[in-house]
Formats: sequence, structure tokens, C-alpha cells
Amino acid sequence: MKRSPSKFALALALVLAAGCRETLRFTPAQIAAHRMLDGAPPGFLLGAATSAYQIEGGNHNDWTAWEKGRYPDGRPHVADGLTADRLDDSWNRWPADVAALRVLGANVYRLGVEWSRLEPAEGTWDAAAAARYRQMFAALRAAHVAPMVTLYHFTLPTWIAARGGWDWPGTPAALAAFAGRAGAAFGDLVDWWCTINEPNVLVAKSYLAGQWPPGARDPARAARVMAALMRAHGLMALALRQNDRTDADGDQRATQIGIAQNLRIFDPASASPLDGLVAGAADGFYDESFLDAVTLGRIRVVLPGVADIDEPFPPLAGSFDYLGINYYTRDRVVGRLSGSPPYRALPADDRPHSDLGWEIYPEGLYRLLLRYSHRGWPLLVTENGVADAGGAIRPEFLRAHLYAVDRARADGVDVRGYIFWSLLDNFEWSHGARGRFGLFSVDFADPDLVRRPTAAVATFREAARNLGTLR
Ligand code: IFM
Repeated sequence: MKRSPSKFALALALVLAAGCRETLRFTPAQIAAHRMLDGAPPGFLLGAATSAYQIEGGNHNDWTAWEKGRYPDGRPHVADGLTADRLDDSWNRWPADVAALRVLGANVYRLGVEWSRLEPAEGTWDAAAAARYRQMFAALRAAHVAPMVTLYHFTLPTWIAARGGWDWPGTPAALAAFAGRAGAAFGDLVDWWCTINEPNVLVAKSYLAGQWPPGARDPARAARVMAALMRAHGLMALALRQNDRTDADGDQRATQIGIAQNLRIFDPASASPLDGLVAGAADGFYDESFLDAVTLGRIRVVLPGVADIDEPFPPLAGSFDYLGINYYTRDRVVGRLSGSPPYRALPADDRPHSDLGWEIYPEGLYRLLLRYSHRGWPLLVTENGVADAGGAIRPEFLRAHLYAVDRARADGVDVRGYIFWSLLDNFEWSHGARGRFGLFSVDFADPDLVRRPTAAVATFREAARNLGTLR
């Protein structure tokens, strides 16, 4: 595969990908003939991801009460009433997770640290918990797996929630103080930091759809929270750079900072102006607003008729060393004039869908990589995966999405890594155990919580072998 295509080739690919969204279709023959990660540059990151609350068990935060609650009509907040009390018990069984990463031939593991565990009360620091995280990071390094640490992944300590959570103006600074502390405590073992996971998903689920705590459906509040998350990221990046000055991996950089942004494709379902308008507005709020804020060093959140926030925030400028892309699916948008969300998604009949009903659309990853190639940040796929309890879809899903990554690289896009969601079956938020994303499946009722390889492990190992991280 060609390694250094010209700027002209990249520009051409961009124009073609933008112009042919309906016709761009990877064929099974192209995918089958492709050698995954062929020609990937040295240092390319290949691994898997989890988050602290979704696997550790034994945490106590704003989800703890929420996940045991019900809506006024009696439905549980979490499908089948699953709680996060034990799950994969990775807090105790983390060596089994490191072993699973070794089986994969991974050279990176994106994992979280749980804010409420490390700072259970304002200003306190749980030294024993920090020591355990240090043990994990050291074990990963010893296994030649770089830890990439997510600091905020949807859950708030109860002391923050009691003050109003993301509505409290002090939350961004409190999270930044936590980031600084984590930078100082773990910086000699960690270089890769992800400040915030999917700020746009948090806003959509917690403040628009009312499905996650605090269960709000309030667009004006959602816009204010989006702005607060932007402030938090800017301050966290500053705090990390101040407190983590140790280059853990010898590449002359003490920190590599970014967010993991959920990017979704919003395609109008028809040529109707309403579908086009609504798809554009959804894309602007969901995909673009956070990234624009970082580009401009300015918080700008617009929800037509609801909110228009516009304020300079210099810490955002230059706060990304990379853009993390979490990609899963696309919505084919049928716009409507009122309602939240202001559209319904039309299923694509001729494509497979995941157990959660998400269209499997690998071309979308290619389109996004091309689209974000010109923003000046190296790109990392920080999540990509499929809810597939039977495990039959995942191998081809992985192969097709790595094909998308390789094709974007061949077109000149600076993609530095690919991280699969998820290493293990875990707590899929309101879907509970119905969203099974693991490369390794785990039966939460199994007393031994054995990590069992799914069929996709062989596909992943094939990619790792091609990359040279598995011999
Ligand atoms: O499980 C989630 C994760 O917490 C964030 N990204 C999407 C995943 C699958 O829905």
C-alpha cells in the first residue's frame, strides 16, 4: 500500500468521499482481499478499550442510585435491572484483562480511572486506590501495552452530583483539579490522556433524552452543559500539561492529550430540504461544536431558537494533540418540525444491524477520517465496535472497519491507531447487558467471570500479526 500520497491525492479523495456518500460501498471482495494494517507506520497503536464504571464493579457515583431507579411508568432505568455492583470485577481481576490484551497482541489499552473512587469526597485522595491503578499501569507497560487513560467517562462523584452536577459552575474546575492530581500521580507511567469521553453523548442522553442521570429533557440546559464540558476539557488539558512532565515511553513527549468524540454520520434520508436542514443541524451540534471550540479557542454552542452561547475560552486552543474518534453508525435523517430529537432515523434495509439496531456502515468511518483529516490533528480511532451477543457479526465488522482505516491511510490521512470497543462485555449503560461489545465475552453470573474469546479474537490477532505486535 502506498505510504506517502500527495496532498492532491488526499484532496481528490476528500472530494470523492463527500460527493458519493450514496454510492460509496465497500465490496465483500475488496474487504476479503485486503491485508489488514498492511504498511501501517511504526508506532501505530492497535488495542482495545473499556471504561472504569463499565467493568470495575464496586464503584459509587451518580449512576449508583440511577441504575436502580425506574421511570414514572415503571420501566427500569437500566434494562433487566442490571447493576454495576460487580460486572467484570476488573477492580480485582485486572490481571485477567492484561492477559486478554496479550492474547490479542495489543500495544495500547484505553481504560478509565474512576473519579469517585480516587476522590470520594471533595479534595480527598484515596492513596490505596491510586496505588492499585499504578499497579495496573505498570503491569501494562511491562506487557508492552501503553495505557491510554480516560479521566471522565460519564460518571460523577456523588459530592459533585449533590451540588448540581454539570449545572454547577464549579464542576469544570473540580474536574481539572482531579486531572492535575491524576497527572501528578500517574504521569511517570502514562503519556496518553483522554480528558473526556463523548461529551456529545453525555449531553444527548442526560439532558436531551432523559435516559441517563440526571434524566433531563431540556435543550437549553443541554447547551449550557455542552459549554461546561468544553470549559472542563480546556482546563483539564492545562492541568495535565502542568502536572505530568514525565515522558513515560521515551518519545520526548510527556503528554498526548485529546478527547474521544462520538462521531456519527447524519445523512439526509431523502432530497427533501427538511431532511437536509435537520441532518445539517444535528451534525453541527453533535459532531462539530466541540471540535470547532477547540479549533477556535472559543465556546460556541448554537441550538436554533433555544441557545446561542458564544464566548472566548483560550485554554481550548491547542488543547488537542490528537482527535479521538469513536465511530459506530450513521443515522439516515427524516426531519420533523418539532420533537426531540428533531428527526427519526430511517433504517437502511440492505445493511446488517447490531443487537442494538445500529446500522453497520464501515464506509462511514472512512468518510469521517477523510473529513477530519484537514483539521490539523492526528487522528486515532479511540472506539469502534458492535453489540453482537452471538459473536457472528464481529469478525467481519472488525475486518471491514480496518479496511476503512487502511483506505483512509492510503489516501494520506494521518491515522495513528485503532482501538476496539470493547475488550470485554460490560455495563452498556441503559441497555445493561443487552449491548454485548466484548472481544472477550463475560457472563456476569459466572462466579469466576471467565474472559472467553469470541470469534473476532482470531481476526484481531491476524491484524496484530500483520502489524508486528504479535509474533
Ligand atoms: O459503551 C459505550 C461507551 O461507554 C462509550 N462509547 C460507546 C460505547 C457503546 O455504546
